[in-house]
Amino acid sequence: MMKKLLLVLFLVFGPCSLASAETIRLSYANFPPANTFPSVQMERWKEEVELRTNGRVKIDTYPGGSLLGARNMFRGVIQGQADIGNLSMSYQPGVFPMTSVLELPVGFTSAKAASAALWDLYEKYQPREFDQVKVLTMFTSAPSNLMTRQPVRSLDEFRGLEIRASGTASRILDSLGAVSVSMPMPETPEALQRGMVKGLFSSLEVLMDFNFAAYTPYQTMLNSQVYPFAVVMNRNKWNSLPREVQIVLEELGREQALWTGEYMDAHVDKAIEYARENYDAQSFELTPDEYALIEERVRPIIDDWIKEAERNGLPAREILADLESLRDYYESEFSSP
Ligand code: DTR
Repeated sequence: MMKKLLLVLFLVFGPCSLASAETIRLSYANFPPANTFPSVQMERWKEEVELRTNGRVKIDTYPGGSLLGARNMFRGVIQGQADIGNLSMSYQPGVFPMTSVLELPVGFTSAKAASAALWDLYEKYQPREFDQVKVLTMFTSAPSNLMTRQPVRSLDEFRGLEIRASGTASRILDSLGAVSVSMPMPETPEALQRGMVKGLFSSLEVLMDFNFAAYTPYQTMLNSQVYPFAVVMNRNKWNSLPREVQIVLEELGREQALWTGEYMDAHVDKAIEYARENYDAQSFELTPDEYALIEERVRPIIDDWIKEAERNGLPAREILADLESLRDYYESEFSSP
């Protein structure tokens, strides 16, 4: 009798509990190659998630645009072609009126400080621009500098040069007299090789990760804006996850932002070394007057962001003021002793 009861119980409840403990597989799309920082952070996140859910969640990663590319990442995740995707806000100007504040040249010196500030701002304002997805983490690149085929030792030498960037970074280049050519990072190697552009404006780790040092052995230090990124998940997929799994992913959000920023900053230093050792790379500073002039020239870009954000119903001045105080706070918190 007892045995029969147990059998009935197993048949009724057994399959259910087994089903709920089934492995959950999630696809994670990324646009740049596996060795670049957005994909390195993806692998670290995968490892942590698999570990912290005791293998219950398995992440299948797709770097290098093998599932979704730079231009269709956001749409692809919203539509469910990938469960998770990493996107760069600067590749879709106008789509992210709030978090694009991180693209402004406000003087961050590290990716770790900028990533922490971005995450805090996102949490505070919960902007509508991400309503269609679940945001898992955010981070930024390190500050952008100029990498060129020929030496650029002054703003004069910069005039008329075709330089690759994207989003607000392109506007910064134009305001300084260069000719910006906008395209996502994965399209840049070909543009450089074919001579369509004479250089690029980005964080310097790409000297090593894309071996751009071979084409652009000259760097001009501008320590300008950073590029913000978001890792987003399809809403329905998120809603289908057990609460315990959601908690693990939510707890990783800020930690992953800081991890990525720290990795990025250290990687930039390595890349500068690499470029010097292998390509005799040379870097230049401008004069204090020229740096002051740059600040003056980029000011209208900040004013335009305020206008555009206000048009989108955002408390733009408050967001910018918060960004500046977060910058001051995290820059000193993370500065090396
Ligand atoms: N500078 C931005 C972001 C960026 C920096 N390093 C990488 C590597 C791979 C992809 C994007 C980025 C950009 O130029 O897109």
